[in-house]
Amino acid sequence: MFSKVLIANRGDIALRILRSCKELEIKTVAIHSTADSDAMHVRLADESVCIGPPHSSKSYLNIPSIITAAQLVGADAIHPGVGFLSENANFAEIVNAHNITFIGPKIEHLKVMGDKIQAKIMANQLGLPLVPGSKSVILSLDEARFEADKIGYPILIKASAGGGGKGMKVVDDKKDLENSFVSAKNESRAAFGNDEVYIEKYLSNPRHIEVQIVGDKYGNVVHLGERECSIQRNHQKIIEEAPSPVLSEQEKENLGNLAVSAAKKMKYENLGTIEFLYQDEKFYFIEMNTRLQVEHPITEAITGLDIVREQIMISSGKKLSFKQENIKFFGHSIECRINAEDPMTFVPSPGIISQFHPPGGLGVRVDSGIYSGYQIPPFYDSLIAKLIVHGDDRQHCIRRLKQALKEMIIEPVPTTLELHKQILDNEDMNTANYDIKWLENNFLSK
Ligand code: MV4
Repeated sequence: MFSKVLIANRGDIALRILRSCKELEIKTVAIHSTADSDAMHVRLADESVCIGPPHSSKSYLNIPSIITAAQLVGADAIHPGVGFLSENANFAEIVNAHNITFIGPKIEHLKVMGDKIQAKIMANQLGLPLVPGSKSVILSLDEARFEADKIGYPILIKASAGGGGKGMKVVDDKKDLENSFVSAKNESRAAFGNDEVYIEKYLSNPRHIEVQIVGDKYGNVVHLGERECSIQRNHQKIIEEAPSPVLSEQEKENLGNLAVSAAKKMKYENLGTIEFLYQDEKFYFIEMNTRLQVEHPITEAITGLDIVREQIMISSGKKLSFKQENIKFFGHSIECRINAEDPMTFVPSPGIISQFHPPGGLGVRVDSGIYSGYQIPPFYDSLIAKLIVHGDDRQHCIRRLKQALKEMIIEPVPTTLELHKQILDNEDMNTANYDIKWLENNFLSK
């Protein structure tokens, strides 16, 4: 087992990783920017290293500084957390080249899944169902016309280097194809330095359902059930729940087995999430995430597993200690992401938190790095707390979550707390009658 892990992240997720390390009696090292000197992850870690000025490019994304910090303190592994460098194959390669373990999947899988066309080609070989679309990159407008006619409008142009929705263009009609093709390429060149695009049939009202998988270095893979993440805005998830409230037991089992089969065939190792769109009772693979995810606590709630602990054990070479038949699912869990943002415009609202009161009680978990007196720096993601509630069933979970939201105080900065209360009081939420467009169509001024 590792003796010292450097946590290359900040905020609630840095704390989350630190906790699992402590339980495994692993020493922890926090890194931080000059804006985060007073952050909770810095206070709670055994050691900390300041790695640069506030801007992420100079601190949490600064590979030379992070490697130097790891060498300085003698860390034998680096956990990248979520976001930042967590899916950066170049970073993982550099970490390994310094004889430090990157806690995450193999480099080849970071690379393949980072390229959405490669990911689709691989998913197809692994037997995952795809959205009908082009088999590879679309090189010319003529080719785009040909493919679009074959697929049938509406179509969606996607950036191969994308994910998270950047560079995507819906095209309803043939006459708009040229403009959209050119602007999709321009946008993705500007955002990613890569203008490769591909085309898919546009699904108009899907749900977003993803499967958590975990695999060790010896070919053992299990799934930990699915998560429903359709309640989102601008590709930012707002609420996630597990299990999916709409799938039958048979559909859940089939989906889990499909994900495990694919992961086994590719000899996937560590944590992964296979994302699907679900529409008209059919699943379509869209992407695979090769990291721990923000919404992992709802999976922990329904399985009773510490998946960060599993991740660390796997990276240190341990075999998975459970088989698929040992995984049991209990009750229902919902996560609310609390962002320091204007609840209607979602414009970030950094500032000083004068009062913070987390809710409590059985089945209530708050993952957060904030405290009364904490100043939210303006440089990073606006996620400041995750409220995760577990109940015997979905209705129980919703009642418990409503009470927890009432108890939670974060003042005076504007947050999404009020939006969560409204969503939980909505009849469509009560009946799980939502898709990926529901929040924008029902709650938000556009
Ligand atoms: C789609 C789609 C509809 N049809 N693909 C958004 C980012 C990337 N993860 C894939 N995305 C989508 N792909 C087809 N063929 C709609 C989306 C999409 C979406 C997907 C999941 C969660 C939220 C979303 C919000 C808007 C669009």
